[in-house]
Amino acid sequence: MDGTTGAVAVPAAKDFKSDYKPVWCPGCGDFSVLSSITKALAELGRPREEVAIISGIGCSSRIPAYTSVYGFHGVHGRALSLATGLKVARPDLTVIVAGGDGDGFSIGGNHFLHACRRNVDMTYLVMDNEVYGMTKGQASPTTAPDWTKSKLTPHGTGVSPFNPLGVALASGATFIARGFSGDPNGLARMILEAINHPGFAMVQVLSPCITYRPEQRDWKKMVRGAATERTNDQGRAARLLMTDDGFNIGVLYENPRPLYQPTLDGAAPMADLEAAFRV
Ligand SMILES: Cc1ncc(C[n+]2csc(CCOP(=O)(O)OP(=O)(O)O)c2C)c(N)n1
Repeated sequence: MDGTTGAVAVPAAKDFKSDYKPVWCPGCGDFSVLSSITKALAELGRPREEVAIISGIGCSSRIPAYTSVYGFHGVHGRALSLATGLKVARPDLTVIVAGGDGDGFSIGGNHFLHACRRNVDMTYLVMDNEVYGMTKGQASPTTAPDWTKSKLTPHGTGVSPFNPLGVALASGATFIARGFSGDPNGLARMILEAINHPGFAMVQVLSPCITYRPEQRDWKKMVRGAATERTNDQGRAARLLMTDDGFNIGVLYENPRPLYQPTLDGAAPMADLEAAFRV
């Protein structure tokens, strides 16, 4: 509360950072993503206690600890399930999920499909560095098949990489965007748009891991604004997402549809359910 006018002060971006200093490697893209999140939250203008950031496990999943909003640093691959439960129970909160490509598309892959399909109103930020950073550099689902730098896959993985945004589209996500950590202001605007989108918003953030993928420093030369305007046509979006090289940046698809927001009205009492399913 502002002592002179009685107005409630809207937190600034710095107020959304916690006192914990990130333990990320110097040069990690996740520093910028954190700044973009806090900028977006300042623009959103909601008090800190009305926002929650949920994560799984990984370097990128440490984000909740570095913010001052409510947070839950959960278990590997289960961030979307936790967030779904939270949003369904507390639809008044702004719910953001943050994590890595390993957390979201490998161990959490099944939850990703169903979160897109359910269309619960939340924002999913995946910091994609095409590697498992926290466990020291193994191939992830988005790693190119010919990447040979991990001792576990010295001849490359040889398998087709996961297409996060193509899968999100096919599974029913209603907002699909790709951002880049090297463009923190553009990313902040994109995150704000994703938060304001009514439904499941999927944002793939290219966020270099310069420790295990030093060649990703070149991403800043490779990203470009998407040549086409965003579309609400699933067929056009599919064509774009199945043919692009992964470096087109922007909101690529937006097409709202009804939200999954069940209520307890008419739900059977727990005792009745237990009786019905007793073996
Ligand atoms: C059930 C379980 N399996 C495996 C692990 C080990 N583990 C921790 S983080 C991680 C992968 C992290 O990679 P990613 O999600 O891409 O995040 P990054 O560290 O690159 O940000 C793995 C496999 C774990 N913590 N729990």
